[in-house]
Amino acid sequence: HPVAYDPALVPGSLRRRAVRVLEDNWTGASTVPSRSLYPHQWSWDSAFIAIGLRHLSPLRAQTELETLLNAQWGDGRIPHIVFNPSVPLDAYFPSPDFWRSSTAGRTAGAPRTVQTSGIVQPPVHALAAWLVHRSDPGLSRARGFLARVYPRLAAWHRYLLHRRDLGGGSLASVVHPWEQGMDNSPCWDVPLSRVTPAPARSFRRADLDHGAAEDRPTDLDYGRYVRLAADYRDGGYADGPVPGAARPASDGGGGGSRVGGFAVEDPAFNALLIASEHALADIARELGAPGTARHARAERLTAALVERLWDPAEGMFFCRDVRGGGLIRERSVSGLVPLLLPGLPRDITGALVRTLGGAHFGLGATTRLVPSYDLLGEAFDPHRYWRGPAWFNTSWLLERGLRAHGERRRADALRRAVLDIAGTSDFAEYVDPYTGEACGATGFGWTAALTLDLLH
Ligand code: 9WN
Repeated sequence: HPVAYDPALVPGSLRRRAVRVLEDNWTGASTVPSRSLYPHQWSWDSAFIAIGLRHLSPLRAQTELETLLNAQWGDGRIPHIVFNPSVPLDAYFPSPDFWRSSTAGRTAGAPRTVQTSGIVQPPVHALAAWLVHRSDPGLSRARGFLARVYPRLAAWHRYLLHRRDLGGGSLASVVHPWEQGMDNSPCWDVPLSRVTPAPARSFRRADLDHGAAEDRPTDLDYGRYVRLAADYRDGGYADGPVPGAARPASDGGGGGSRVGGFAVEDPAFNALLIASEHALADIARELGAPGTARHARAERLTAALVERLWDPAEGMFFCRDVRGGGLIRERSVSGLVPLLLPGLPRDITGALVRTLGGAHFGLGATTRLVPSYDLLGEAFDPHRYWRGPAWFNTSWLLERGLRAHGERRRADALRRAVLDIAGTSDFAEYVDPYTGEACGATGFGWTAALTLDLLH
């Protein structure tokens, strides 16, 4: 038999190439997702990047997370972008002059010395901090790494669990599609349809200087992203309950709300919060405090996730439209990510594994990596960003989930596919889920970092 060239079988060279991407994207204190499209620090990117960096330099991995946490706001939120002041304003939109964090975010406690956005991204950070610690516990203890990050991570979770419980059911809501991280997912089409777009002439899309228009969100999407972010900013980045949603008893159930037009409970965002709450429990224990209360809270949140977002008939989780009141029945990879959680009942993990390999996601049958959206959905497009292409972070999360639940054969196959396609696509931002063809940027930070992680 002729032996096909398989980059995953040549770990040395794939590793070297991944390391090279991380070197090129390192700025001295953190790592950019992409030199061209995303020249600043992004929140969930940095968490995934730290998970890979720990194999290369545990010190750099710690620094990556600490740089991000240094930009934390007084109310506990970790901003989704920390701007690099030496990058020209027009290199990325929306730039610091749009967010105006240090003035508009003053009441919410935005830092004075560093410019950030005012929205958040999925809370992968405590999980990343714990994995980084474990890669070199000696260095971590010597630097007091966990002792320094623990209170900040705890404040971050407090922010999400209290200020962002907009639906009154214990889960965190996102108030902007950029917060969930899958910007133009078809899940947002209905809740976004209620938002009046900002006029296209009122902003300039820097992303189109670097990315193909047909691989990116549309101008109409951007108009709505801009409107939501500007309204949130103009309200001082204050969070409040959603009119008409069930209120926590402590809130008195009435009025006084200051909310924008978008509030969604998302399964991946909340599953990552729960996984990170488990990690925070482990961190507390390492620091000499009992982690039991946090583990118990993570279990309660898992129950809330199942109660509010699980659909047994469809075998997956859905988003909940907090303003519209119901589940959004669009099949997104987000609805499979809870497979990551250790405490899920067996019938649910079994159903998730079947859905992953079934006609809607096709893993191991028609697709090579996990598509971001339903192959059979009306909105499916294999190249348009989060409306079909496969992304490496979600495949990494599902690989972990499969392995955690004893699905070793499926996990091994997904791991091999991630390594193969990361190599052949030159560490693409996202790929066609059928062919593995590269889309978006190449030399993408988390693709290289998660490749390194899977090589170890
Ligand atoms: C907006 C940086 C980020 C990722 C997101 C991805 C994309 C930004 C954009 O890039 O979003 O935050 O400008 O499109 O959707 O998941 O964190 O890599």
